[in-house]
Amino acid sequence: MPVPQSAPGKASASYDVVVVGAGFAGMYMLHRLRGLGMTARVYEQGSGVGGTWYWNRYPGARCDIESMQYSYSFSDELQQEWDWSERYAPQPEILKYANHVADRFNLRSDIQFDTRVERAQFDEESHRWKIVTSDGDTVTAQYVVLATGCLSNARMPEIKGLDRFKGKVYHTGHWPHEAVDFTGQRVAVIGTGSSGIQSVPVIAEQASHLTVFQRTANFSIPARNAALSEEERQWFRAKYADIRYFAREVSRNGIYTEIPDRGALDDRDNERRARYEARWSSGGLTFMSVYNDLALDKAANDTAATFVREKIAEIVKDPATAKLLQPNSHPIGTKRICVDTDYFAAFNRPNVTLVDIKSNPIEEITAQAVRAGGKDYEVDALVLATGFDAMTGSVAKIDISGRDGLTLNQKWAEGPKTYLGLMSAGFPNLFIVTGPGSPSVLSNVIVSIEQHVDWIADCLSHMRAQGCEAMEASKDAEDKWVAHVNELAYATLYPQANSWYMGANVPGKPRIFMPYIGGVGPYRKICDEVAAKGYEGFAMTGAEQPRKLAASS
Ligand code: NA7
Repeated sequence: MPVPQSAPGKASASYDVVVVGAGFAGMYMLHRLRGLGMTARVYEQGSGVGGTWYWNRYPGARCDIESMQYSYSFSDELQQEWDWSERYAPQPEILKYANHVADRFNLRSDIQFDTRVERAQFDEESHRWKIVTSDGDTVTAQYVVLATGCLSNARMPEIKGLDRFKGKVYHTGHWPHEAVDFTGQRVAVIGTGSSGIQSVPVIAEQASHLTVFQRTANFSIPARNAALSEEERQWFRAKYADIRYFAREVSRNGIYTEIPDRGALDDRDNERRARYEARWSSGGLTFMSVYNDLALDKAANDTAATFVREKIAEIVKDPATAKLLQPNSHPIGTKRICVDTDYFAAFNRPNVTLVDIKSNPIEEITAQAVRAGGKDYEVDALVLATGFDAMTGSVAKIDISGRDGLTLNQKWAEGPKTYLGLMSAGFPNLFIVTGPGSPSVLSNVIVSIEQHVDWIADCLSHMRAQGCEAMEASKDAEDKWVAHVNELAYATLYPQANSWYMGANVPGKPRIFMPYIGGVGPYRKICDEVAAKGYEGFAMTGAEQPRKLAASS
Protein backbone atom coordinates (compact mmCIF):
# COMPACT_ATOMS: atom_id res chain seq x y z
CA MET A 1 0.00 0.00 0.00
CA PRO A 2 1.42 3.45 -0.80
CA VAL A 3 2.18 5.23 2.41
CA PRO A 4 1.06 8.87 2.73
CA GLN A 5 3.87 10.93 4.13
CA SER A 6 4.28 14.60 4.66
CA ALA A 7 7.25 16.35 3.11
CA PRO A 8 10.39 15.93 5.20
CA GLY A 9 11.91 19.00 6.78
CA LYS A 10 9.81 21.95 7.85
CA ALA A 11 6.30 21.09 8.93
CA SER A 12 3.54 22.03 6.56
CA ALA A 13 0.64 23.95 8.03
CA SER A 14 -2.12 21.42 8.20
CA TYR A 15 -2.49 17.74 9.12
CA ASP A 16 -5.22 15.29 9.81
CA VAL A 17 -3.53 14.35 13.07
CA VAL A 18 -0.79 15.73 15.29
CA VAL A 19 0.69 13.10 17.59
CA VAL A 20 2.65 14.21 20.65
CA GLY A 21 5.48 11.84 21.51
CA ALA A 22 7.44 9.21 19.58
CA GLY A 23 7.60 6.51 22.20
CA PHE A 24 5.95 3.13 21.70
CA ALA A 25 2.50 4.76 21.60
CA GLY A 26 3.34 7.56 19.16
CA MET A 27 5.19 5.25 16.77
CA TYR A 28 2.36 2.74 16.52
CA MET A 29 -0.20 5.55 16.22
CA LEU A 30 1.70 6.97 13.26
CA HIS A 31 1.84 3.55 11.63
CA ARG A 32 -1.93 3.08 11.98
CA LEU A 33 -2.70 6.61 10.73
CA ARG A 34 -0.65 6.02 7.63
CA GLY A 35 -2.61 2.81 7.07
CA LEU A 36 -5.78 4.92 7.11
CA GLY A 37 -4.30 7.27 4.54
CA MET A 38 -4.22 10.17 7.01
CA THR A 39 -1.52 12.81 7.16
CA ALA A 40 0.21 13.01 10.49
CA ARG A 41 3.03 14.86 12.18
CA VAL A 42 4.65 13.48 15.30
CA TYR A 43 6.46 15.90 17.60
CA GLU A 44 9.05 14.47 19.94
CA GLN A 45 11.09 16.46 22.43
CA GLY A 46 13.92 13.91 22.47
CA SER A 47 16.39 13.52 19.64
CA GLY A 48 15.27 9.97 18.97
CA VAL A 49 12.39 7.53 19.30
CA GLY A 50 11.72 5.31 22.34
CA GLY A 51 10.05 7.63 24.86
CA THR A 52 10.79 6.54 28.40
CA TRP A 53 13.48 4.18 27.06
CA TYR A 54 15.17 7.13 25.39
CA TRP A 55 15.45 9.04 28.68
CA ASN A 56 15.93 6.33 31.32
CA ARG A 57 19.51 5.26 30.59
CA TYR A 58 20.60 4.80 34.19
CA PRO A 59 22.85 1.88 35.16
CA GLY A 60 20.85 -1.33 35.44
CA ALA A 61 17.76 0.05 33.65
CA ARG A 62 15.75 -2.79 32.20
CA CYS A 63 12.24 -3.91 31.63
CA ASP A 64 10.28 -5.47 34.50
CA ILE A 65 8.07 -7.46 32.11
CA GLU A 66 9.56 -10.24 30.01
CA SER A 67 10.71 -8.84 26.70
CA MET A 68 9.04 -11.56 24.64
CA GLN A 69 5.84 -10.00 26.00
CA TYR A 70 6.93 -6.37 26.40
CA SER A 71 7.04 -5.89 22.63
CA TYR A 72 4.70 -5.02 19.79
CA SER A 73 2.28 -7.67 18.57
CA PHE A 74 0.80 -5.77 15.61
CA SER A 75 3.26 -7.23 13.12
CA ASP A 76 3.77 -10.97 13.16
CA GLU A 77 6.91 -10.62 11.02
CA LEU A 78 8.37 -8.22 13.59
CA GLN A 79 7.68 -10.48 16.56
CA GLN A 80 8.92 -13.55 14.72
CA GLU A 81 12.16 -11.94 13.58
CA TRP A 82 13.33 -9.83 16.49
CA ASP A 83 15.76 -11.66 18.81
CA TRP A 84 15.59 -10.58 22.44
CA SER A 85 18.85 -11.53 24.09
CA GLU A 86 17.67 -11.73 27.71
CA ARG A 87 14.53 -12.52 29.62
CA TYR A 88 14.33 -8.85 30.64
CA ALA A 89 16.04 -6.73 28.02
CA PRO A 90 18.35 -3.96 29.21
CA GLN A 91 17.49 -0.39 28.22
CA PRO A 92 19.98 -0.18 25.30
CA GLU A 93 18.38 -3.22 23.68
CA ILE A 94 14.84 -1.86 24.11
CA LEU A 95 15.98 1.41 22.56
CA LYS A 96 17.58 -0.53 19.69
CA TYR A 97 14.24 -2.30 19.17
CA ALA A 98 12.39 1.03 19.11
CA ASN A 99 14.84 2.30 16.48
CA HIS A 100 14.48 -0.90 14.51
CA VAL A 101 10.69 -0.42 14.45
CA ALA A 102 11.09 3.20 13.34
CA ASP A 103 13.32 2.09 10.47
CA ARG A 104 11.40 -1.01 9.50
CA PHE A 105 8.14 0.91 9.19
CA ASN A 106 9.86 3.97 7.76
CA LEU A 107 8.43 6.22 10.49
CA ARG A 108 11.09 8.90 10.86
CA SER A 109 10.04 11.07 7.92
CA ASP A 110 6.89 12.11 9.80
CA ILE A 111 8.55 12.60 13.17
CA GLN A 112 10.01 15.96 14.09
CA PHE A 113 12.58 15.46 16.84
CA ASP A 114 13.91 17.99 19.36
CA THR A 115 10.54 19.71 19.30
CA ARG A 116 8.08 20.13 22.14
CA VAL A 117 4.42 20.85 21.68
CA GLU A 118 3.94 23.94 23.82
CA ARG A 119 0.30 24.76 23.20
CA ALA A 120 -2.82 23.22 21.65
CA GLN A 121 -5.98 25.24 21.24
CA PHE A 122 -9.33 23.98 19.94
CA ASP A 123 -11.16 26.18 17.48
CA GLU A 124 -14.89 25.64 17.89
CA GLU A 125 -15.75 27.05 14.45
CA SER A 126 -13.48 24.88 12.35
CA HIS A 127 -13.35 21.92 14.77
CA ARG A 128 -9.59 21.97 14.41
CA TRP A 129 -6.69 22.24 16.80
CA LYS A 130 -4.04 24.92 16.53
CA ILE A 131 -0.72 23.57 17.75
CA VAL A 132 2.26 25.71 18.69
CA THR A 133 5.66 24.02 18.92
CA SER A 134 8.90 24.95 20.64
CA ASP A 135 10.54 25.84 17.33
CA GLY A 136 8.00 28.63 16.90
CA ASP A 137 5.86 26.85 14.31
CA THR A 138 2.07 26.87 14.32
CA VAL A 139 0.23 24.05 12.58
CA THR A 140 -3.38 22.91 12.57
CA ALA A 141 -4.82 19.44 12.80
CA GLN A 142 -8.27 17.95 13.02
CA TYR A 143 -7.15 15.59 15.76
CA VAL A 144 -4.48 15.59 18.43
CA VAL A 145 -3.29 12.36 20.00
CA LEU A 146 -1.34 12.68 23.25
CA ALA A 147 1.11 9.81 23.23
CA THR A 148 3.10 11.47 25.97
CA GLY A 149 3.68 8.43 28.19
CA CYS A 150 2.79 7.73 31.80
CA LEU A 151 6.30 7.87 33.21
CA SER A 152 8.07 10.49 31.17
CA ASN A 153 8.03 13.62 33.28
CA ALA A 154 11.00 13.10 35.61
CA ARG A 155 10.55 14.97 38.88
CA MET A 156 13.33 16.83 40.64
CA PRO A 157 12.86 16.52 44.38
CA GLU A 158 12.43 19.67 46.42
CA ILE A 159 15.48 19.34 48.63
CA LYS A 160 17.06 22.40 50.16
CA GLY A 161 20.51 23.18 48.80
CA LEU A 162 20.38 20.84 45.81
CA ASP A 163 21.58 23.64 43.57
CA ARG A 164 24.61 24.24 45.80
CA PHE A 165 26.04 20.75 45.41
CA LYS A 166 29.46 20.94 43.74
CA GLY A 167 29.62 17.39 42.42
CA LYS A 168 27.67 15.86 39.55
CA VAL A 169 23.89 15.45 39.88
CA TYR A 170 22.07 12.86 37.81
CA HIS A 171 18.36 12.03 37.59
CA THR A 172 17.65 8.44 36.59
CA GLY A 173 14.89 9.65 34.25
CA HIS A 174 17.22 12.09 32.48
CA TRP A 175 20.43 10.12 32.31
CA PRO A 176 23.25 11.43 30.07
CA HIS A 177 23.82 9.73 26.73
CA GLU A 178 27.51 9.24 27.34
CA ALA A 179 28.59 6.52 29.77
CA VAL A 180 28.88 7.62 33.40
CA ASP A 181 31.73 5.97 35.27
CA PHE A 182 31.50 6.07 39.06
CA THR A 183 34.76 4.19 39.58
CA GLY A 184 36.48 5.44 42.71
CA GLN A 185 33.70 7.89 43.56
CA ARG A 186 31.52 8.29 46.62
CA VAL A 187 27.97 8.17 45.33
CA ALA A 188 24.58 8.87 46.91
CA VAL A 189 21.39 7.33 45.54
CA ILE A 190 18.25 9.08 46.78
CA GLY A 191 15.09 7.04 46.20
CA THR A 192 14.34 3.34 46.40
CA GLY A 193 11.61 2.81 43.81
CA SER A 194 12.21 0.71 40.74
CA SER A 195 14.93 2.99 39.34
CA GLY A 196 16.88 3.11 42.62
CA ILE A 197 16.50 -0.63 43.13
CA GLN A 198 17.77 -1.42 39.63
CA SER A 199 20.69 1.00 39.76
CA VAL A 200 22.01 0.37 43.29
CA PRO A 201 23.66 -3.04 42.63
CA VAL A 202 25.32 -1.78 39.44
CA ILE A 203 26.58 1.49 40.93
CA ALA A 204 27.77 -0.43 44.02
CA GLU A 205 30.18 -2.38 41.83
CA GLN A 206 31.84 0.80 40.59
CA ALA A 207 31.66 3.28 43.43
CA SER A 208 34.26 3.44 46.18
CA HIS A 209 31.30 3.97 48.49
CA LEU A 210 27.57 4.06 47.87
CA THR A 211 25.12 5.59 50.32
CA VAL A 212 21.47 4.78 49.67
CA PHE A 213 18.92 7.20 51.14
CA GLN A 214 15.65 5.39 51.71
CA ARG A 215 12.39 7.11 52.60
CA THR A 216 10.11 4.13 52.01
CA ALA A 217 11.29 0.53 51.91
CA ASN A 218 9.89 -1.26 48.86
CA PHE A 219 8.90 -4.80 48.07
CA SER A 220 11.08 -6.30 45.38
CA ILE A 221 11.11 -9.74 43.78
CA PRO A 222 14.19 -11.23 42.12
CA ALA A 223 14.05 -10.94 38.32
CA ARG A 224 15.99 -14.18 37.72
CA ASN A 225 17.16 -12.53 34.58
CA ALA A 226 19.17 -14.71 32.20
CA ALA A 227 20.11 -15.01 28.57
CA LEU A 228 17.23 -16.31 26.44
CA SER A 229 18.02 -19.50 24.61
CA GLU A 230 16.91 -20.08 21.03
CA GLU A 231 14.55 -22.80 22.36
CA GLU A 232 12.90 -20.30 24.69
CA ARG A 233 12.47 -17.77 21.89
CA GLN A 234 11.02 -20.47 19.64
CA TRP A 235 8.61 -21.55 22.38
CA PHE A 236 7.20 -18.03 22.51
CA ARG A 237 7.15 -17.62 18.74
CA ALA A 238 5.26 -20.84 18.21
CA LYS A 239 2.67 -19.84 20.81
CA TYR A 240 2.54 -16.13 20.07
CA ALA A 241 -1.01 -16.18 18.74
CA ASP A 242 -2.31 -17.67 22.00
CA ILE A 243 -0.02 -15.63 24.25
CA ARG A 244 -0.99 -12.32 22.68
CA TYR A 245 -4.67 -13.25 22.65
CA PHE A 246 -4.56 -14.08 26.34
CA ALA A 247 -2.69 -10.88 27.21
CA ARG A 248 -5.14 -8.74 25.25
CA GLU A 249 -8.49 -10.37 25.87
CA VAL A 250 -8.30 -12.45 29.02
CA SER A 251 -5.60 -11.19 31.35
CA ARG A 252 -5.93 -8.53 34.00
CA ASN A 253 -2.46 -7.09 33.53
CA GLY A 254 -1.54 -7.77 29.90
CA ILE A 255 0.80 -10.59 30.87
CA TYR A 256 0.55 -14.24 29.90
CA THR A 257 0.39 -16.05 33.19
CA GLU A 258 -2.01 -18.40 34.86
CA ILE A 259 -5.06 -16.85 36.53
CA PRO A 260 -5.18 -17.89 40.17
CA ASP A 261 -8.25 -19.84 41.22
CA ARG A 262 -7.94 -19.46 44.97
CA GLY A 263 -7.29 -17.03 47.78
CA ALA A 264 -4.21 -17.04 49.99
CA LEU A 265 -6.11 -18.22 53.03
CA ASP A 266 -7.58 -21.19 51.15
CA ASP A 267 -4.21 -22.91 51.42
CA ARG A 268 -2.55 -24.24 54.54
CA ASP A 269 0.66 -22.56 55.70
CA ASN A 270 3.01 -25.09 54.13
CA GLU A 271 1.14 -25.13 50.80
CA ARG A 272 1.11 -21.36 50.70
CA ARG A 273 4.78 -21.15 51.48
CA ALA A 274 5.55 -23.67 48.72
CA ARG A 275 3.64 -21.57 46.20
CA TYR A 276 5.39 -18.36 47.22
CA GLU A 277 8.76 -20.17 47.11
CA ALA A 278 8.04 -21.39 43.59
CA ARG A 279 7.24 -17.86 42.38
CA TRP A 280 10.19 -16.36 44.24
CA SER A 281 12.39 -18.90 42.45
CA SER A 282 10.91 -18.29 39.01
CA GLY A 283 11.06 -14.51 39.65
CA GLY A 284 9.28 -11.45 38.37
CA LEU A 285 6.07 -9.48 38.72
CA THR A 286 3.82 -12.54 38.54
CA PHE A 287 4.63 -13.14 42.20
CA MET A 288 1.52 -11.09 42.86
CA SER A 289 -0.71 -13.47 40.92
CA VAL A 290 -0.07 -16.50 43.12
CA TYR A 291 -3.49 -15.86 44.68
CA ASN A 292 -6.55 -13.99 43.51
CA ASP A 293 -7.09 -11.89 46.62
CA LEU A 294 -3.69 -10.35 47.35
CA ALA A 295 -4.85 -6.93 46.18
CA LEU A 296 -8.20 -7.23 47.93
CA ASP A 297 -7.85 -8.76 51.36
CA LYS A 298 -5.39 -7.44 53.92
CA ALA A 299 -5.02 -10.76 55.73
CA ALA A 300 -4.27 -12.50 52.44
CA ASN A 301 -1.88 -9.73 51.44
CA ASP A 302 -0.07 -10.02 54.78
CA THR A 303 0.91 -13.62 53.99
CA ALA A 304 2.74 -12.50 50.82
CA ALA A 305 4.23 -9.44 52.51
CA THR A 306 5.52 -11.54 55.43
CA PHE A 307 7.07 -14.02 53.02
CA VAL A 308 9.00 -11.27 51.23
CA ARG A 309 10.07 -9.66 54.50
CA GLU A 310 11.44 -13.02 55.62
CA LYS A 311 13.34 -13.37 52.36
CA ILE A 312 14.91 -9.95 52.89
CA ALA A 313 15.99 -10.99 56.39
CA GLU A 314 17.54 -14.17 54.95
CA ILE A 315 19.51 -12.27 52.29
CA VAL A 316 20.72 -9.23 54.26
CA LYS A 317 23.32 -10.20 56.83
CA ASP A 318 23.18 -7.18 59.12
CA PRO A 319 19.89 -7.46 61.09
CA ALA A 320 19.49 -3.71 61.55
CA THR A 321 19.89 -3.07 57.82
CA ALA A 322 17.55 -5.97 57.01
CA LYS A 323 14.92 -4.50 59.31
CA LEU A 324 15.13 -1.12 57.59
CA LEU A 325 14.80 -2.76 54.19
CA GLN A 326 11.67 -4.66 55.21
CA PRO A 327 8.65 -2.72 53.95
CA ASN A 328 5.99 -2.13 56.56
CA SER A 329 4.23 1.01 55.41
CA HIS A 330 1.95 -0.40 52.72
CA PRO A 331 0.41 -3.70 51.59
CA ILE A 332 2.57 -5.56 49.09
CA GLY A 333 1.76 -4.62 45.49
CA THR A 334 -0.04 -1.39 46.32
CA LYS A 335 3.04 0.52 45.25
CA ARG A 336 4.34 -0.92 42.03
CA ILE A 337 6.29 -3.96 43.06
CA CYS A 338 9.93 -3.88 41.97
CA VAL A 339 11.87 -6.56 40.15
CA ASP A 340 15.56 -6.62 40.94
CA THR A 341 18.88 -8.28 40.36
CA ASP A 342 20.80 -8.59 43.65
CA TYR A 343 19.33 -5.45 45.23
CA PHE A 344 19.08 -6.70 48.80
CA ALA A 345 22.41 -8.56 48.53
CA ALA A 346 24.08 -5.27 47.57
CA PHE A 347 23.68 -4.18 51.21
CA ASN A 348 26.05 -6.97 52.28
CA ARG A 349 28.88 -5.22 50.47
CA PRO A 350 31.30 -3.31 52.69
CA ASN A 351 31.05 -0.25 50.40
CA VAL A 352 27.26 0.15 50.66
CA THR A 353 25.43 1.99 53.47
CA LEU A 354 21.70 2.40 53.94
CA VAL A 355 20.41 5.63 55.52
CA ASP A 356 16.85 5.76 56.78
CA ILE A 357 15.48 9.18 55.86
CA LYS A 358 12.00 8.37 57.08
CA SER A 359 13.09 8.82 60.70
CA ASN A 360 15.97 11.19 59.88
CA PRO A 361 14.88 13.22 56.84
CA ILE A 362 17.36 14.90 54.56
CA GLU A 363 17.80 18.39 55.98
CA GLU A 364 19.75 19.82 53.14
CA ILE A 365 22.39 19.24 50.56
CA THR A 366 25.62 21.13 51.03
CA ALA A 367 28.43 21.72 48.56
CA GLN A 368 29.79 18.23 49.15
CA ALA A 369 27.40 16.27 51.31
CA VAL A 370 23.90 15.07 51.96
CA ARG A 371 22.93 16.12 55.48
CA ALA A 372 20.42 13.88 57.22
CA GLY A 373 19.74 13.37 60.91
CA GLY A 374 22.40 15.94 61.74
CA LYS A 375 25.10 13.96 59.94
CA ASP A 376 26.97 14.86 56.75
CA TYR A 377 27.39 12.08 54.19
CA GLU A 378 30.14 13.35 51.90
CA VAL A 379 29.73 12.34 48.28
CA ASP A 380 31.19 13.12 44.85
CA ALA A 381 28.01 12.40 42.88
CA LEU A 382 24.28 12.43 43.54
CA VAL A 383 21.87 10.07 41.79
CA LEU A 384 18.26 11.17 42.12
CA ALA A 385 16.04 8.13 41.63
CA THR A 386 13.05 10.17 42.74
CA GLY A 387 10.55 9.22 40.07
CA PHE A 388 8.03 10.99 37.90
CA ASP A 389 5.00 13.21 37.94
CA ALA A 390 3.25 10.11 36.66
CA MET A 391 0.31 9.80 34.28
CA THR A 392 -0.66 13.47 34.14
CA GLY A 393 2.71 15.26 34.36
CA SER A 394 3.57 15.25 30.67
CA VAL A 395 0.04 16.24 29.66
CA ALA A 396 0.05 19.09 32.17
CA LYS A 397 3.21 20.56 30.66
CA ILE A 398 1.30 21.32 27.45
CA ASP A 399 -1.01 24.33 27.56
CA ILE A 400 -4.16 22.70 26.19
CA SER A 401 -7.35 24.70 25.86
CA GLY A 402 -10.62 23.22 24.70
CA ARG A 403 -14.18 24.41 24.49
CA ASP A 404 -14.85 27.91 25.94
CA GLY A 405 -11.13 28.39 26.51
CA LEU A 406 -11.09 26.03 29.48
CA THR A 407 -7.65 24.56 29.91
CA LEU A 408 -7.10 20.90 30.66
CA ASN A 409 -5.05 21.88 33.70
CA GLN A 410 -8.02 23.87 35.03
CA LYS A 411 -10.35 20.99 34.36
CA TRP A 412 -8.02 18.48 36.01
CA ALA A 413 -7.11 20.73 38.96
CA GLU A 414 -8.78 18.31 41.33
CA GLY A 415 -7.57 15.22 39.53
CA PRO A 416 -7.80 13.87 36.00
CA LYS A 417 -11.26 13.26 34.58
CA THR A 418 -11.69 11.17 31.47
CA TYR A 419 -14.13 8.84 29.80
CA LEU A 420 -12.37 5.47 29.38
CA GLY A 421 -9.02 7.21 29.83
CA LEU A 422 -9.31 8.14 26.17
CA MET A 423 -10.96 11.56 26.05
CA SER A 424 -11.94 14.35 28.40
CA ALA A 425 -15.27 16.19 28.03
CA GLY A 426 -14.82 19.71 26.67
CA PHE A 427 -11.78 18.72 24.60
CA PRO A 428 -13.15 17.46 21.28
CA ASN A 429 -10.91 15.46 18.93
CA LEU A 430 -8.22 15.15 21.60
CA PHE A 431 -7.28 11.55 22.39
CA ILE A 432 -4.96 10.28 25.09
CA VAL A 433 -3.10 6.98 24.77
CA THR A 434 -3.01 5.10 28.10
CA GLY A 435 -4.49 8.09 29.86
CA PRO A 436 -5.65 8.22 33.48
CA GLY A 437 -8.77 6.10 33.85
CA SER A 438 -7.37 3.27 31.70
CA PRO A 439 -5.33 0.19 32.76
CA SER A 440 -2.09 1.84 31.54
CA VAL A 441 0.50 1.51 34.30
CA LEU A 442 -1.28 -1.44 35.91
CA SER A 443 -0.60 -3.45 32.78
CA ASN A 444 2.01 -4.52 30.31
CA VAL A 445 1.82 -1.05 28.82
CA ILE A 446 2.56 -2.12 25.26
CA VAL A 447 -0.58 -4.27 25.30
CA SER A 448 -2.56 -1.25 26.52
CA ILE A 449 -0.91 1.04 23.98
CA GLU A 450 -1.84 -1.24 21.10
CA GLN A 451 -5.42 -1.50 22.34
CA HIS A 452 -5.82 2.28 22.62
CA VAL A 453 -4.14 3.04 19.31
CA ASP A 454 -6.30 0.46 17.52
CA TRP A 455 -9.44 1.84 19.17
CA ILE A 456 -8.54 5.42 18.20
CA ALA A 457 -7.66 4.42 14.62
CA ASP A 458 -10.95 2.52 14.25
CA CYS A 459 -12.80 5.49 15.71
CA LEU A 460 -11.20 7.93 13.24
CA SER A 461 -12.06 5.59 10.41
CA HIS A 462 -15.67 5.42 11.64
CA MET A 463 -15.88 9.19 11.87
CA ARG A 464 -14.60 9.61 8.37
CA ALA A 465 -17.09 7.06 7.06
CA GLN A 466 -19.92 8.87 8.87
CA GLY A 467 -18.78 12.30 7.75
CA CYS A 468 -18.21 13.40 11.34
CA GLU A 469 -15.85 16.25 12.04
CA ALA A 470 -15.71 16.22 15.77
CA MET A 471 -16.14 13.85 18.65
CA GLU A 472 -16.25 14.50 22.34
CA ALA A 473 -16.79 12.54 25.52
CA SER A 474 -20.09 13.46 27.15
CA LYS A 475 -19.89 14.87 30.66
CA ASP A 476 -22.40 12.33 31.86
CA ALA A 477 -20.43 9.34 30.52
CA GLU A 478 -17.26 10.82 31.94
CA ASP A 479 -18.74 11.36 35.40
CA LYS A 480 -19.98 7.78 35.46
CA TRP A 481 -16.63 6.45 34.32
CA VAL A 482 -14.70 8.46 36.92
CA ALA A 483 -17.06 7.13 39.61
CA HIS A 484 -16.59 3.57 38.32
CA VAL A 485 -12.78 3.88 38.29
CA ASN A 486 -12.90 5.13 41.88
CA GLU A 487 -15.36 2.56 43.07
CA LEU A 488 -13.19 -0.30 41.77
CA ALA A 489 -10.00 1.20 43.19
CA TYR A 490 -11.48 1.72 46.64
CA ALA A 491 -12.66 -1.88 46.75
CA THR A 492 -8.95 -2.85 46.75
CA LEU A 493 -5.99 -2.22 49.03
CA TYR A 494 -4.26 0.08 46.51
CA PRO A 495 -5.43 3.42 47.93
CA GLN A 496 -3.76 2.49 51.24
CA ALA A 497 -0.33 3.31 49.82
CA ASN A 498 1.16 6.74 49.23
CA SER A 499 2.01 5.79 45.68
CA TRP A 500 2.47 7.60 42.40
CA TYR A 501 -0.70 5.77 41.28
CA MET A 502 -2.40 8.13 43.77
CA GLY A 503 -0.32 11.17 42.83
CA ALA A 504 1.00 11.02 46.40
CA ASN A 505 4.66 11.44 45.40
CA VAL A 506 4.14 14.99 44.13
CA PRO A 507 3.54 17.61 46.83
CA GLY A 508 0.20 19.33 46.22
CA LYS A 509 -1.01 16.88 43.57
CA PRO A 510 -4.62 15.75 44.19
CA ARG A 511 -4.89 12.26 45.62
CA ILE A 512 -6.89 10.33 43.07
CA PHE A 513 -6.27 6.73 42.12
CA MET A 514 -5.45 7.30 38.45
CA PRO A 515 -5.26 3.98 36.59
CA TYR A 516 -8.25 1.71 35.91
CA ILE A 517 -7.99 -1.38 38.06
CA GLY A 518 -10.72 -3.47 36.40
CA GLY A 519 -8.24 -5.39 34.25
CA VAL A 520 -7.01 -5.31 30.68
CA GLY A 521 -9.40 -7.94 29.27
CA PRO A 522 -12.59 -6.53 30.88
CA TYR A 523 -11.56 -2.99 29.97
CA ARG A 524 -11.09 -3.93 26.33
CA LYS A 525 -14.57 -5.45 26.27
CA ILE A 526 -16.05 -2.21 27.60
CA CYS A 527 -14.23 -0.15 24.94
CA ASP A 528 -15.32 -2.54 22.19
CA GLU A 529 -18.93 -2.43 23.35
CA VAL A 530 -18.87 1.36 23.42
CA ALA A 531 -17.64 1.36 19.81
CA ALA A 532 -20.16 -1.31 18.75
CA LYS A 533 -22.97 0.87 20.12
CA GLY A 534 -21.97 3.73 17.83
CA TYR A 535 -19.50 5.21 20.32
CA GLU A 536 -21.93 5.37 23.18
CA GLY A 537 -21.16 8.17 25.60
CA PHE A 538 -19.46 10.25 22.93
CA ALA A 539 -21.14 13.06 21.04
CA MET A 540 -20.32 13.48 17.38
CA THR A 541 -20.96 16.22 14.93
CA GLY A 542 -20.47 16.50 11.19
CA ALA A 543 -21.92 17.42 7.88
CA GLU A 544 -23.93 14.27 7.26
CA GLN A 545 -24.76 13.26 10.75
CA PRO A 546 -25.33 16.26 12.96
CA ARG A 547 -25.47 15.23 16.57
CA LYS A 548 -25.33 17.75 19.31
CA LEU A 549 -21.64 18.02 20.13
CA ALA A 550 -22.27 20.05 23.23
CA ALA A 551 -24.69 17.37 24.36
CA SER A 552 -22.18 16.76 26.96
CA SER A 553 -24.08 17.95 29.99
P1 NA7 B 1 9.25 5.85 42.12
O1 NA7 B 1 8.74 4.48 42.11
O2 NA7 B 1 8.28 6.98 42.23
O3 NA7 B 1 10.33 5.96 43.29
C1 NA7 B 1 10.85 7.19 43.69
C2 NA7 B 1 11.62 7.01 44.97
O4 NA7 B 1 12.20 8.26 45.34
C3 NA7 B 1 10.78 6.55 46.13
O5 NA7 B 1 11.54 5.71 46.93
C4 NA7 B 1 10.48 7.86 46.85
O6 NA7 B 1 10.17 7.70 48.21
C5 NA7 B 1 11.78 8.57 46.67
N1 NA7 B 1 11.67 10.03 46.77
C6 NA7 B 1 10.92 10.84 46.01
N2 NA7 B 1 11.07 12.12 46.38
C7 NA7 B 1 11.95 12.11 47.41
C8 NA7 B 1 12.50 13.11 48.24
N3 NA7 B 1 12.21 14.39 48.06
N4 NA7 B 1 13.37 12.74 49.20
C9 NA7 B 1 13.68 11.43 49.35
N5 NA7 B 1 13.18 10.43 48.63
C10 NA7 B 1 12.32 10.77 47.66
O7 NA7 B 1 10.11 6.16 40.79
P2 NA7 B 1 11.03 5.19 39.95
O8 NA7 B 1 11.72 6.01 38.93
O9 NA7 B 1 11.89 4.37 40.84
O10 NA7 B 1 10.02 4.18 39.28
C11 NA7 B 1 8.89 4.64 38.58
C12 NA7 B 1 8.33 3.54 37.74
O11 NA7 B 1 9.13 3.38 36.58
C13 NA7 B 1 8.33 2.18 38.34
O12 NA7 B 1 7.26 1.93 39.18
C14 NA7 B 1 8.32 1.27 37.15
O13 NA7 B 1 7.03 1.13 36.66
C15 NA7 B 1 9.13 2.02 36.15
P3 NA7 B 1 8.62 7.51 48.68
O14 NA7 B 1 8.25 6.13 48.23
O15 NA7 B 1 7.82 8.57 47.96
O16 NA7 B 1 8.65 7.69 50.13
